[in-house]
Amino acid sequence: MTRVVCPGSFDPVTEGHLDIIGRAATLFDEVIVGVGKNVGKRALFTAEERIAMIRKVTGEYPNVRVEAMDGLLVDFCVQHGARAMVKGLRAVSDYEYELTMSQMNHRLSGVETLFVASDPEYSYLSSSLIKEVAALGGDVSGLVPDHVLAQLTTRLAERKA
Ligand code: COD
Repeated sequence: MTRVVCPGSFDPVTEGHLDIIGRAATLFDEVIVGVGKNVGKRALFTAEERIAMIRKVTGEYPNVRVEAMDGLLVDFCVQHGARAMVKGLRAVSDYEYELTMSQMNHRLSGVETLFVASDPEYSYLSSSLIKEVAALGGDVSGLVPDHVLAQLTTRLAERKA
């Protein structure tokens, strides 16, 4: 049984994330989506909200489960019996950032990082850009699942009020 972790902050989950999770689900026996905190980013949604959003859209994959992740990502991988994590790569900028993290993670634990090249259709997509465009009234439909778009619209309106 090959089990991998797909980690991220997923604030909120985008079609780019879902493409990577879906592709990992076809390659490995089991995929655990680890929903964590990026200390460099202030989250718009709580961990529980992000987990619920991802569970709703990954229900079609029987081998995908979604779990909260606290502390070090490598500890989460070891605790869940995953010897590797799968991450998406959009551009050289992602590579530079991800390379150092993968080296540190390997040094800490021996857990490997496997990179999947993003679908060109989604390579410009990030949760931060989605939030910025949506907050300024831009149309992000089709870039996040419909129920995520609805929650995003509501949360941004609450923040404005
Ligand atoms: N197409 C393909 N892949 C994508 C796309 C896209 N459009 N958008 C994002 N991705 C990939 C990213 O490259 C990343 O691999 C993954 O999806 C998650 O992205 P985000 O933005 O949701 O998540 P991040 O980068 O904010 O998450 C960072 C973690 C939570 C994984 C990180 O902060 C972490 O490991 N935290 C735990 C603490 C820890 O262990 N720190 C030490 C690290 S060495």
